[in-house]
Amino acid sequence: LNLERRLRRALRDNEFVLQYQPQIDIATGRIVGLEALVRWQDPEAGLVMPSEFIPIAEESGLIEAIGEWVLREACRQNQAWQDAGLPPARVSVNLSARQFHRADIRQIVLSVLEQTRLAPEYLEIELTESVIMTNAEEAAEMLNQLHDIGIHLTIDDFGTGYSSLSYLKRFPVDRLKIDRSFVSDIGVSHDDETIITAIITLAHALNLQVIAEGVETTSQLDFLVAHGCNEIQGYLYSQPVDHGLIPELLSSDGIFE
Ligand code: G
Ligand code: G
Ligand code: NA
Ligand code: MN
Repeated sequence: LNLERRLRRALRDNEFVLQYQPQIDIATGRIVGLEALVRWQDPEAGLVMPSEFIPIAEESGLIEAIGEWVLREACRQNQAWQDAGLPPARVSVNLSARQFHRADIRQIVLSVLEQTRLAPEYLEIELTESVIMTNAEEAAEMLNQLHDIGIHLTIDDFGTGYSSLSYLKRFPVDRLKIDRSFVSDIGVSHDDETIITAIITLAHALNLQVIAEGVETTSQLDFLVAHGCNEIQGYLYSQPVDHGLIPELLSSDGIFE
């Protein structure tokens, strides 16, 4: 069976699962967000990572159905944690180019929030810099539609694309996520350290928050703290974990106090 047909079957048979990776507020040391990361639990091959199936899903258009499942499942799960009395945190969902450019994306998000009863402030959508800058005029319109719902918007993989600063100012986004290629070069490349501090300065000047991804070491953390980064995500705190482990993480005290 080719991959596309197997993916179609996986969707029908409910074989996709979500892992979540915590996002930590540096000021409080507490989990403020959970990034939902999709995996395919293939009965034959085992756990399949998104790099192996997202490109085909994107090409075939199946990403629209898979992405909608991810969005609904992440919102449903987050509301269930809140209903269980756990400290609330945003859930972050990655949106592919194809989903973002659907004419009805606002309606899909609205109906998922309504069905799951999740308050919009607890949903964040991550869009890569290249997706939104490829057609910035259209993106501005889509971002405004999503922002009006009251959800949070983050530009993912920031620094790897070509951001127009004038658009950055106009886009109703809340946060920039510094790409992990820069974070991994802290202590290695002075140029990449300079890019990180420039991104943080730029973001704060535009009233945006900054999250760094791929934080693996305390020296990377120390550098980011010293330069005013707001949130961190990475193996230093936690790998992406199965949903069953999230209640324990949410209810534990912060880590940096
Ligand atoms: O999960 P992993 O840590 O291997 O992520 C690899 C890539 O897959 C990341 O770029 C991530 O943004 C992407 N990815 C993970 N989950 C989703 C998803 O639900 N939708 C989309 N479009 N991309 C995802
Ligand atoms: O930017 P993107 O959405 O692709 O980021 C998610 C990906 O990053 C996932 O594949 C996740 O497993 C991976 N990831 C998360 N934290 C770390 C980390 O600290 N180091 C590395 N190398 N990868 C990480
Ligand atoms: Na992401
Ligand atoms: Mn990223």
